[in-house]
Amino acid sequence: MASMDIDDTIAAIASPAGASERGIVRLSGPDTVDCLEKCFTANHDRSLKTQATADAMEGQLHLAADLPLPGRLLLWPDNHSYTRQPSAEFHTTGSAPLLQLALTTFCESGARIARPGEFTLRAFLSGRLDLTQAEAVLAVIDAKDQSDLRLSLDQLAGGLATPLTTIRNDLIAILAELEAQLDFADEDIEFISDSLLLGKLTAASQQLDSIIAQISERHVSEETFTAVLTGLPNAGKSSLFNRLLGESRAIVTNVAGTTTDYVTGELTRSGVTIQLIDTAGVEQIPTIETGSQEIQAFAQTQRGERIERADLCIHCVAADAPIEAFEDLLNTGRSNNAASIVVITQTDRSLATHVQAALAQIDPRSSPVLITSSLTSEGIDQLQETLFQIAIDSQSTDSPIVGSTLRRTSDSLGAAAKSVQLAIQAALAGIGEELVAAEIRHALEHLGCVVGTIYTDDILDVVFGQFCIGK
Ligand SMILES: Nc1nc2c(ncn2[C@@H]2O[C@H](COP(=O)(O)OP(=O)(O)OP(=O)(O)O)[C@@H](O)[C@H]2O)c(=O)[nH]1
Ligand SMILES: [Mg+2]
Repeated sequence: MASMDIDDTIAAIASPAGASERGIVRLSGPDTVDCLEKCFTANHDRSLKTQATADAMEGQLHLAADLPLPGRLLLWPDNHSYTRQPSAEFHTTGSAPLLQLALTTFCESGARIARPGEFTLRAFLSGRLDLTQAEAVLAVIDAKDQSDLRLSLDQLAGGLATPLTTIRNDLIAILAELEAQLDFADEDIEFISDSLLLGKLTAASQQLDSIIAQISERHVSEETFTAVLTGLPNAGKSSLFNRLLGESRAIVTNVAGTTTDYVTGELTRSGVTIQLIDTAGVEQIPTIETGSQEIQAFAQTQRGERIERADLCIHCVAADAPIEAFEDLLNTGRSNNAASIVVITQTDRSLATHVQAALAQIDPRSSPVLITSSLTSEGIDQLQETLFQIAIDSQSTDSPIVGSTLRRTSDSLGAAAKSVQLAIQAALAGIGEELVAAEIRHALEHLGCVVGTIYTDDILDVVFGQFCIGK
């Protein structure tokens, strides 16, 4: 981000690229009304300068060649806007060339084209959004699917902001009292007693620790969600594993008992990682085809261990599996507490009627049933979707924060907690209120990196550089 300039007036097309019914051009900055006065006439014909509060009005934008473009203007003449600056949105038909002309018109009337993320940056700088929320705006814009969107919206709705702001305000209050005490040092007035100071610092430290613990819990569950593919030999587990990962990792043959050692791979989407494990087929009777009984026995033990530790069992059943096998399969591997889903594989072959009948007996609320074919890719996307949904649902909802923010937030909060600890030590040692105050100031700086009052150019570059123009 080249500069933190917030005194000029910026403009950008804010609606998505491509033809749509409605297009929006957005403006923000101190000269918004002046700029509009030069190029927009409201149908009510009053000067926009007389507008004291937010309003919507129909009118004409006078494009460069004095072409009138009808549209609706939303105007926030004061600081009650997203950016807390005078702002406006011009809504008109969603034709890309017309929107481009409208943007040019605003620029010729005094605005400049906004850089990516600049509107959100202004909202952040004005204290409208904290950094976790600003990143959530980015994630919402970027969300590729429902699960992404839900996580981002959770974060946007408040996330860490409220508890952290409380801690910050408490620390500011302590700092104010300490500083008053320092200012009046000669007069021997006590603004805050040593025991009260220690009590308040300890409370802040405990609250910070509990937030850090929440975040790291979330971190762990992200890294360790495991889903194990299980089912009879030749059910198509390895084929499904390869298809989900998008590469040929596990060996696939028509020999029953091909997989012996378990094989792992990772599926990752927006900070959520699923460890996928392909295991040996469930052996009722050892297959002669794969030789050594010892290998078979060992493969079965490993399979059992993987299922034992799994967060999710994916029970694979071939569409043409024999009835006994199907019944047996649904009774095995269900002893652990893991969630389970049933995947009917190889559905490019016809679905046997007994399989259909057996499926009807499964309660989809306890085990959703999905239909797939690794050959034609039927149902693979839905299966991916279901896996991520279950992984996300299994994560603690107390810790709503998107993956990209996690590490930086943890680092800043860790540093803040350390400074509060040092402040406590300084207070206990009685080595001077100046040192206690200095550590509290450090803690506030670190907290500010997360809740948005203090910021460094580096962080802002990383966060706001990724936004779309117009956001
Ligand atoms: N037509 C069709 N054949 C499939 C499909 N999936 C797997 N197969 C075939 O079924 C056979 C067994 O597939 P695998 O993926 O090795 O089955 P597995 O469950 O891993 O078998 P084991 O490792 O022996 O337990 C192979 O010949 C595959 O080509 C599918 O979706 N459609
Ligand atoms: Mg296999």
